Amino acid sequence: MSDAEPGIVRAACPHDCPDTCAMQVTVENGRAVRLRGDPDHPFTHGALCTKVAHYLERVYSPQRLRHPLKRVGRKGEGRFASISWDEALDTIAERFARIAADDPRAIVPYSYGGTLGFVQGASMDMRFFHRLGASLLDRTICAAAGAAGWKASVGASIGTDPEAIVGAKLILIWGGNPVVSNLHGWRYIQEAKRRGAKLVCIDPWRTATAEKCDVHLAPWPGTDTALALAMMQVLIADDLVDHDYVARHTLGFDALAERVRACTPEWAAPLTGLPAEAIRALAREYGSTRPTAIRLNYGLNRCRGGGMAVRNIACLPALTGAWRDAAGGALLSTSGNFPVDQHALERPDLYPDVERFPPRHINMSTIGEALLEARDPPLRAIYVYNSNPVAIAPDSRRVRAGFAREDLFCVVHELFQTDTADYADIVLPATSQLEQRDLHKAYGHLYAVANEPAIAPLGEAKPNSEVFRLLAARMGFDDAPLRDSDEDIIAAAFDRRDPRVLGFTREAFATRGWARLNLPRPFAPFARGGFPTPSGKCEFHSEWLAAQGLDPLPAWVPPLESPVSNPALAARYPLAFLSPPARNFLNTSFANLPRFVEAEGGPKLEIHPEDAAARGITDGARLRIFNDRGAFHACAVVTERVRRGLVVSPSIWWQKLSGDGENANAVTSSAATDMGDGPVLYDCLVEVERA
Ligand SMILES: Nc1nc2c(c(=O)[nH]1)N[C@H]1C(S)=C(S)[C@@H](COP(=O)(O)OP(=O)(O)OC[C@H]3O[C@@H](n4cnc5c(=O)[nH]c(N)nc54)[C@H](O)[C@@H]3O)O[C@H]1N2
Ligand SMILES: Nc1nc2c(c(=O)[nH]1)N[C@H]1C(S)=C(S)[C@@H](COP(=O)(O)OP(=O)(O)OC[C@H]3O[C@@H](n4cnc5c(=O)[nH]c(N)nc54)[C@H](O)[C@@H]3O)O[C@H]1N2
Ligand SMILES: [Mo]
Repeated sequence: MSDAEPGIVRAACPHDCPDTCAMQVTVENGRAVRLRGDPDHPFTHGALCTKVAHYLERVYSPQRLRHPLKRVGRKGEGRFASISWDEALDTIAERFARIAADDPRAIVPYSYGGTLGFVQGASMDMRFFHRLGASLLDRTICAAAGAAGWKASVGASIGTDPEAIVGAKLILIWGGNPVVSNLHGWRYIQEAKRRGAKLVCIDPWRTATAEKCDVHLAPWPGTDTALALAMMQVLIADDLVDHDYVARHTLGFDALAERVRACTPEWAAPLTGLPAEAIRALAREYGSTRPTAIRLNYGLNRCRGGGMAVRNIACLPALTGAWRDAAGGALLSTSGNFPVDQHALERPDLYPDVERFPPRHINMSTIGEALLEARDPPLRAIYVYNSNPVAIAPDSRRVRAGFAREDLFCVVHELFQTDTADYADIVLPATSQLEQRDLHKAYGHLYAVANEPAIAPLGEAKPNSEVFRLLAARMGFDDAPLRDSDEDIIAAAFDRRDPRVLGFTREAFATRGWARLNLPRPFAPFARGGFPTPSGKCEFHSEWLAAQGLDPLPAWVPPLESPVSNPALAARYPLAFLSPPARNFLNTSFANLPRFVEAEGGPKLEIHPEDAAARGITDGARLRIFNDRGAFHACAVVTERVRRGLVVSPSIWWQKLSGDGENANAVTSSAATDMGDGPVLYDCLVEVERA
């Protein structure tokens, strides 16, 4: 048993991915020499993805930041000089104290998915900024719209157990590319296929996943609301509805039936770009196969109707009673199964003066606008950790303009000198996952995974939690929660009274490194209803949406930028543009390291042969992709993986490593989704020309 093997340390993959792998690190003489997927962890199955299999190249990269730095050049120029931790922390504490004396809300933290651990991503950091009284960051950049849409219909981020999906006979992979971004989940889908399941992929782009499915339907980006409505119309018109399930466990069926009456496949065809017959066939097969599962992912929530798209799709398994089977139902995220004690972790009660400084929210997806336009008070300082906003936030010209403000005090805590770090006044060196302690829940399975430090910090690198403890002490915040150790935080992460965490013991994490939620096997969360909505039912009619001034029923929400919704814009910028994850990058992580950059081979744009010919574009040509917001360059890949009118650029490249100082976010819009105030990264029109 590997438990007893000397020199093996238990670790968790920290990255923003549904798979949250359990890992084993072999350490010799203080150096990590081998990293592998835990063979005993069911979901990881002893395998790691192409990126994290080479994680040691990231840990020991010569590019790692090893010392605190202060800026000596212009903002964005990237010239820095080493300083001591004392000088760095004193500078930050002194500056924050001065700003906070006027109004602490002029300071904003900025963080996202660098690590998804409780300790390094969602606890001491929050406590510190709460105590300071800083602006509160709305973490909307990835999943806010989908989470809100799912919540409206289902109530909480709970769905099909991804391991149970092996028993499904029909699986719809909807707005996800699991071969690239959910590799371990894909293994279970393949097993289902081996056992006879039919796989249908719904994705505008012919991805590696789509190629391996039996059927690929390629709707226009941002039109899933219409596709799901038409499926519901067919299910109801053809009476493929589970009336018993609907009567017991749903709310608002009659209103839904009325709403979708006119939403025939013929209605949806011109909106989605799919043949009406294909939509009808899909709905009929969906309604007459059992068990049937839908694996949604977040690709479809990055358009204006992203919330409604997820909401509409989440109604389907209630209509057909697909939730009755453990292998049926639908899955967007499993994170709502984990009883996280968010109050204990984040301590919002530390916020000092609610009366004098009513809490102010800043939306991370519109950070350019916030830095340039926020008033009452304007932003005077930003502290970035676990994120690379200059490269990942939409409409980068505005984001860079915000970060370039000479009067903005900017701290960046990072492992690498990112595009964002180039704008910092102070850069702090961060530890990698092998140098820090943490505990992770998952959003793509039902296990918590522990992470023990395997090696000493490289150079002078420090974990996030440690830096916030040090800063708190420097600023004279002597509150006990700001002195908690990493172990204290781990002990507080879950609500111990909840029976689901019975197996989450110190011993389990120390010996095995992971533990499954105490849920039945098979786990069919809504087989007998019990939806975590206000009504306890799957809500076809949602008062929660109505109270926000939104349509309480499933609806068609057109994309923001498309020939249907904005013909004038489409006349100038006729191509729909997607920038989904590249296989060898994890957002911008790994996109600076030689192995992964070589594997991706430079920024690319996939374009249909007819669109290419019309513009005199040949395979390999250097292209300029542009709209009113900006432009970036990429190399043409002429291919029928994209349909006419669609172009795709796998992302996210570092701007400064792209040759032109730009990436895909030069053209994306900072408009908001219908629900959750998320970004519309995949709702974007462009034109393309030879550079
Ligand atoms: N290798 C790798 N893995 C990753 C990441 C990475 O960068 N690289 N990122 C991680 C993160 S942060 C996340 S959030 C997940 C993202 O992974 P997913 O949730 O799977 O989302 P995306 O890859 O953004 O999009 C998935 C697919 O949705 C398609 N799509 C785009 N717009 C639409 C639409 O309107 N409708 C439909 N039906 N499909 C659409 C895209 O073409 C893409 O193929 O992956 C995680 N895993
Ligand atoms: N055009 C386009 N833009 C997108 C997307 C897209 O598909 N297309 N995807 C969007 C999505 S889904 C997401 S989730 C966001 C992702 O946006 P981010 O969460 O910002 O993701 P990364 O680019 O990976 O940046 C994470 C940074 O955290 C650092 N980091 C890692 N671990 C630690 C640590 O322990 N401490 C500290 N201090 N730093 C650490 C890493 O080195 C890395 O630079 O991007 C969004 N932007
Ligand atoms: Mo994400």
